[in-house]
Amino acid sequence: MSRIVTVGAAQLGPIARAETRTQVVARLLALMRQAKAHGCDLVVYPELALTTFFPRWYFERQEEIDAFFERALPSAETQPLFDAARELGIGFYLGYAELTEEGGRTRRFNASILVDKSGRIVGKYRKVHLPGHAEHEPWRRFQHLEKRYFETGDLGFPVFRAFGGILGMCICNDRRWPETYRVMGLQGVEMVLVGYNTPVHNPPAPEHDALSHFHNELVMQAGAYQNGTWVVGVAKGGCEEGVDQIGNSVIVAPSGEIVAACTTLGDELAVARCDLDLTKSYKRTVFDFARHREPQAYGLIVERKGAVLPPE
Ligand code: ING
Repeated sequence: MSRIVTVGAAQLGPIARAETRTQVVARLLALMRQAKAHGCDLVVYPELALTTFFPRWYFERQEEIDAFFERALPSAETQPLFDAARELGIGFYLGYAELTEEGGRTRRFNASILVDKSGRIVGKYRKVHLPGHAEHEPWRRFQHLEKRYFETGDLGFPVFRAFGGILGMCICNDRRWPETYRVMGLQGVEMVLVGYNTPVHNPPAPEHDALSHFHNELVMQAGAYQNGTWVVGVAKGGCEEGVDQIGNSVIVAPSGEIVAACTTLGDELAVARCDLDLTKSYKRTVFDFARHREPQAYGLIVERKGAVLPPE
């Protein structure tokens, strides 16, 4: 038996700061229609897909920052996306900046939603691993202030029954951490969706720049194989407001093989027919967690912030 989900990795090229949400939604709709024409059940957009990647700048005024956030989804500007999903019968993953009033205070998260073919939101995720720094660091060619503008996600790594299988979400830097995939793997995830904005240059470690594509593929291929899951990684690529970001969107099979990839730095769709039953070949053999994992033997995992670092 096979449970095929045809997936479109809908990579975006740069989004200029001046670009309106309506203009961006038009680009998202074009990719959604293209995905439908290719028989897709699901289209996956990048992280923070409605605006430029604003954590690259240091802002002092909260109202300037909040202009990049969504107070509601759907909103007037994004409603056409939900309407098209319902009309075309296609679901989507969308990364966005969430601003919400919860527990009597304003909360801000780097978030994503999963929307099914009826246009209904069936899942939400809030980014856990926020890279970069919290204070203005003028020495950097550009900032990476996610720790300043967002709270750490408080929803864990949930999985959702949708599209005939078990799907999970994460966002950008999350894909570099094995815990991300394993926490979902332990819940039986069969497809992990992840959008990202990844600059080629990482100011604290320029020696990694030449390996940005290798590391991007490495982490998603490893996560897929070690948890017997599909992984769909989708970039916002190209030179966005002066910062070169990788494209390299890929669809990775549970074997760890890349089965589809974007080859440009612009708006581009890569499509793959993903058989969720391929996950069984790994979940029921080499990564049968019930038979082979030995958590009791892993010793005391001291859950503390940080770890032992090499001497300076
Ligand atoms: N971006 C980057 C990412 O994890 C980064 C941050 C860049 C980490 C380069 C390491 C190297 O892909 C986001 N938004 O998390």
